[in-house]
Amino acid sequence: MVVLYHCVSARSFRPLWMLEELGAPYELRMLPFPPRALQRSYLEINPLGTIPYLIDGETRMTESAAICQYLAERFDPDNLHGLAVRPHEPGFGAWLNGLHQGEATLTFPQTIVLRYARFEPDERKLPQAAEDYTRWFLARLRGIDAVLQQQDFLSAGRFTAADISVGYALMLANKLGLAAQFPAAVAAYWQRLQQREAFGRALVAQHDAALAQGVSPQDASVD
Ligand SMILES: N[C@@H](CCC(=O)N[C@@H](CS)C(=O)NCC(=O)O)C(=O)O
Repeated sequence: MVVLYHCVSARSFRPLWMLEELGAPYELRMLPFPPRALQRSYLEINPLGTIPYLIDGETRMTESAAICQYLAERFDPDNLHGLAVRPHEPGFGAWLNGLHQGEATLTFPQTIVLRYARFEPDERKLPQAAEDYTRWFLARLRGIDAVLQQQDFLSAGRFTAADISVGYALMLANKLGLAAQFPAAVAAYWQRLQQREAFGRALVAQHDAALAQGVSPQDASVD
């Protein structure tokens, strides 16, 4: 069975949501955040100390968007759930773009905000960096806003793993208090994504697993 190392509402939420969409069997191993500091033994499993960490047989993966792509192929090779977009489909490029944009363009700037507004001790906080990268993130929403003014999802006219990747970035932004500044089409999209049953199941799964494994169900990175 696939094993997913996860911290509450961290980027590992992407593969968790994906597993729930696929209805695939998995074992969720919860860690306190940040595991590098609070569970040093985790470094023996994943030397990076980051989450997600996926184990599937001999396979080991640390990139949340790549894991979503992997899970689609691994558990749904015929793409019955439609979470992948195939190269012969017109939406293939948009799908890959969304899958990567969710992490590289829309999540990374928020980690700078988190670090310099919240995690660092007061003497190392950088309010200017946090403010600049908040603005940077909000400006980068223009790209998906333009797409979402024309269609409900990012690619191929259906919900896919690209929406999970970008959806997690919006989930993090929401936790940072930025949802009120989402452009209208992005705000409506974020509401749509939260209506998905698998999204709700993933929230319940992480909450229940955290309680069962003695980890706080609060999101330690932002709450
Ligand atoms: N690009 C990677 C980033 C993984 C990552 O940095 N995860 C964060 C949590 S969201 C982490 O583990 N932070 C703890 C640390 O850096 O020690 C991905 O998309 O999965």
